[in-house]
Amino acid sequence: MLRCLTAGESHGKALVAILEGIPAGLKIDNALICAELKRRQQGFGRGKRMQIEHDTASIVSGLKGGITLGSPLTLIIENKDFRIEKLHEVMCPRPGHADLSGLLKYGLTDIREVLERASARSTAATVAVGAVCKLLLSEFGISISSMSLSVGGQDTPEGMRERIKQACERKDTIGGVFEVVAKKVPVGLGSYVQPDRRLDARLGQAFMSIPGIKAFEVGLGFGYAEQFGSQVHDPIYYKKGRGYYRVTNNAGGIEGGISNGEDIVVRACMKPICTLMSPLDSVHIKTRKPSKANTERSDVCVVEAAGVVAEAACAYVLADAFLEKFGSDSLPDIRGAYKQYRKRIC
Ligand code: EPS
Repeated sequence: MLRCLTAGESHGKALVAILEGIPAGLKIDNALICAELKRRQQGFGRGKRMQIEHDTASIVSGLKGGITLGSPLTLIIENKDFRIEKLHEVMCPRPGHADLSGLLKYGLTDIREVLERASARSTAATVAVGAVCKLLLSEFGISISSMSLSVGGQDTPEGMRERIKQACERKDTIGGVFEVVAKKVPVGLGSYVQPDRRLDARLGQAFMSIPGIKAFEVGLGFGYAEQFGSQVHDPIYYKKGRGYYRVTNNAGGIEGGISNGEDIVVRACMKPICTLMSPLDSVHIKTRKPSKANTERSDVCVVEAAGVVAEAACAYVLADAFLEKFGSDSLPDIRGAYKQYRKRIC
């Protein structure tokens, strides 16, 4: 239902996203998109770039009077730090980054040409697109939030902060785990009929596409491996007016690739950023001699921000599946279909 392409380099003129498939009749609150972009820039451990940029999005197509037309939306986020032509060459690839494999794959001679697009700066475009999807979902009471669960193995706010400070002192970086929760998602999004229609598979694809994400789990996730079936599956109850419900949610709101009406709960692991101020061993790509990896301005910890980006990824997947279920052209038509469906399942 939804199609999206993004473009833009970290220090290019702008990031651009074209989003097609948002139905006609949705009011776009630009302040909300900008608030989401601001959230992405926050969190303890962010680098100096975040003090330069004050991300905002302008929408240059698909809108009239702030209401969607059903035609493609084009979102533009300008880079204040626009200096791609003046940046120095990069010769020593960072372990963990796209630097080396990107260089070899595209036959380039300057790692700069890889890292400009591989940069997580592109996640600003993801967040802007996700904010539009959140606006659509909120018309139906669906909300999405995230929180950091741990950083460097510490799960209290103080412990997490401490680990980020330690990383700073060591000239190092640190990763962690975050959780995304989507509330009031109706039963029936996604399907078991084809592998690529499964909602969990689609969320996995979306989460794993965020730079730096190395693991993804749904509900109890790896915890399923430790207990008996009777201990982990969520018993089914029914109440007139409320419909079917559960009192536990180990499934994370998805059974058989379909949302089951409970909260969608997913988690992911963000690896430590690979630009290290105390760099690891690498090889100079021209001389092929041992060298230390490239260092440049970066973040120390982005777990909090990755959660915000993952909310956007989740919003995109849920909006796509929602439109698939309830129609995709006109918001009033979708409202009608949604109301009728709710009546049937209760
Ligand atoms: C980022 C912008 C980048 C990095 C970071 C994320 O800006 P700059 O490279 O100018 O400092 O801070 O990107 C990475 C960590 C990376 O590995 O590419 C942003 O806007 O989130």
